[in-house]
Amino acid sequence: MSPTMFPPTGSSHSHTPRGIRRRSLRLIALGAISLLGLAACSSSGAADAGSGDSEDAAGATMTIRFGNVISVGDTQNQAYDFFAERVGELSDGRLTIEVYPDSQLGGEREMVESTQVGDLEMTAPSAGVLANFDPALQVFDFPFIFEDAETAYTVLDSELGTELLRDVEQSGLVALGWGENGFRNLAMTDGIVTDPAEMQGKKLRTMQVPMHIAYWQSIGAAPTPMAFPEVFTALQQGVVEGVENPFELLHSAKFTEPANYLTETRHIYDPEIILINKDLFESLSSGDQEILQTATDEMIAELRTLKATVSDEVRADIESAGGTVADLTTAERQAWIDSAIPFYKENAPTVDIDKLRQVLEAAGNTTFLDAIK
Ligand code: EAX
Repeated sequence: MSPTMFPPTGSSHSHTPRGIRRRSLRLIALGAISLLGLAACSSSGAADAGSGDSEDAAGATMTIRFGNVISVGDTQNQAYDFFAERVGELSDGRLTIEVYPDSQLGGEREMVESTQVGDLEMTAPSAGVLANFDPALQVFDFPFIFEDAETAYTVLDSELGTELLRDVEQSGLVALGWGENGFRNLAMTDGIVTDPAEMQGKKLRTMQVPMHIAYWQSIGAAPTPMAFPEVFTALQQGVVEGVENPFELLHSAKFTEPANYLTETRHIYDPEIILINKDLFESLSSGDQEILQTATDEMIAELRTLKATVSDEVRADIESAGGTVADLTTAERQAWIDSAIPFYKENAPTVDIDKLRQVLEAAGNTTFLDAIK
């Protein structure tokens, strides 16, 4: 059974208007989720596969819905479509991945909860959002850890990164791999910010991520946590004066219309985690588990290739649409890095400080290692 109300990626679903239409879509979507949840169970062979009967030889036939908040056409959704295609090929069409982008099935926290209880099969939140469920992941919520994506990949792909993924299982979810949102940058409505001191009193939308909130507070800003689907309206109505995300998502989500003064701060490298409901995953034959894992690994390689150039391309698009994008000089960026030192000293002891040290060591980040000695 496949849902017809919400066409998956590639549909003509428009990014606007947000507001009322979005809200009613989400309500209907939630209804659809619970109906489909039942349908997925009965058609998935979750029980059959688990009982190890003859169904295993051919494998189960099922539809797996994969919800995310990222805009249609962004690199993540290009990669997730590729994932869907590969799963279809590798399973000879038995396993169907349906990708629901653009917050069609809700905000990130909401979708993590749905995936935990099995009302949704897959999702891919920012690591920070998942850290609310698995606190060890808070180590990635500290700013200015990574200088470049290559360094981040080395750490994520190491034993340390693998261990962090494995530990996600304790929250009723299986983590299939590290996806990527990318380096987060600043976008403001009222003018360019280059110095952290200029954030004083500024209402900045953040994710619902305690360490992000604490950092912005520590430099005197007024962080306002909210779910991604609410952000566009909040910017438009002046509820917040800024937002931070990678250029690609800032642009595709149209945040750069109200917030068109951008700074390439690269303050957080934001991994996303590819999640699947644990009971569902464990109900699959080992062959089918392997298919999902292989397709995820291939998808991540694809995503990293796509990410390599997208930020600069999008930056040019933002500028040609009338946005202003500032770079930080080395000295200006150093002022941002230094601005995080008091935050590290205060907050490192509140998280798994040994893991944080390991991440900083693996990233070669001596500034913050010294700060939290
Ligand atoms: O994971 O909420 C956010 O700002 C995130 O960057 C977004 O949901 C992608």
